[in-house]
Amino acid sequence: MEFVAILMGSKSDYNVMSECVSVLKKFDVPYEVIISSAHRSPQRTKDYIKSAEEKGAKVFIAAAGMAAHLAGAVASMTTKPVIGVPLKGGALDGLDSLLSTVQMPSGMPVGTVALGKTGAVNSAYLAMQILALSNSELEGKLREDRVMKAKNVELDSSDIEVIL
Ligand code: RP5
Repeated sequence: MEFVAILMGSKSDYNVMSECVSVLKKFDVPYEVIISSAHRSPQRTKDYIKSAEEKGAKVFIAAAGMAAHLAGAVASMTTKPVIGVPLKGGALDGLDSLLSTVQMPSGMPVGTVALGKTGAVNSAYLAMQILALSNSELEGKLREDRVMKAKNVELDSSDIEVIL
């Protein structure tokens, strides 16, 4: 079975990454989620990537804060797409994790999304867009979601808009 594999560096990351899980649930996309750290549990991270690939993981999402090497570590161990979610927190409030996640050396990409909850949500959407390349049912759901988003803009505007 194809699924999205989500890793986060600490339990303290789940408050934000639950937003990613919620989006995948809403679209009925199978996922696994675990806590594993590049620094505190490197062997667990390595073992998980191997087993997830064997079970059918098609895309990895890796979220971490501070010196955020988790997404890069995952990218070093798989050729599947890796989406990195930099998280806020610590003395630099996310600038550290943003740069640690996005500044990968050439040939070893991590597709990095925005900091925090926006990034958590977008990581789920980006993962689904990757899966939808070979899943027309999911592609249809994503198109419908875009239609709803456009309708919501019109509804929001109708509450306040003034056009002469
Ligand atoms: C990172 O350090 C984690 O991803 C987390 O964002 C941050 C702090 O972890 P805790 O000290 O809260 O476990 O590895």
